[in-house]
Amino acid sequence: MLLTTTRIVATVPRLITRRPPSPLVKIGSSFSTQVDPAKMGAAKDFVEREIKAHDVLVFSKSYCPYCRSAKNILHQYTDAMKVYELDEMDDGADIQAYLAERTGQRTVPSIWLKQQFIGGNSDLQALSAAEIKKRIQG
Ligand SMILES: N[C@@H](CCC(=O)N[C@@H](CS)C(=O)NCC(=O)O)C(=O)O
Repeated sequence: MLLTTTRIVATVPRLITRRPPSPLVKIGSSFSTQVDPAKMGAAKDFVEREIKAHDVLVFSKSYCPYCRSAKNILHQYTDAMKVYELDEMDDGADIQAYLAERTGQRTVPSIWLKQQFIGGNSDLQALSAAEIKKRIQG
């Protein structure tokens, strides 16, 4: 008689070893950015001056469809709109960082009518024509 032996091969689970956290991993936000206080100060001065100087002010990016839409709307109400395309400015990132600190909104467009922060494109879209006129003309 032919005897066959069956081998039972036990699979030994591998020990899962945990790597210690890399010292480079930041605890908290992985998007935290270093802000140069001098650059932030210059951006603040610039933004505050521009807010005072222009009744219709948009911080924009040239390729941004939301910005294009907002600019198109505002063009219907004024010829005196001031636009800064942050992606075309050396200090655009600093300005955007200051705007985020000032308003809590990290995106563009950042729309200002008569020194009042309106918000982004969706906030502008939510306003009626009468409301936009009132906010621009005061
Ligand atoms: N809901 C916002 C959307 C604006 C938005 O997403 N803008 C993009 C550019 S198209 C942005 O600012 N992204 C971050 C960045 O460019 O730093 C609005 O209506 O304004």
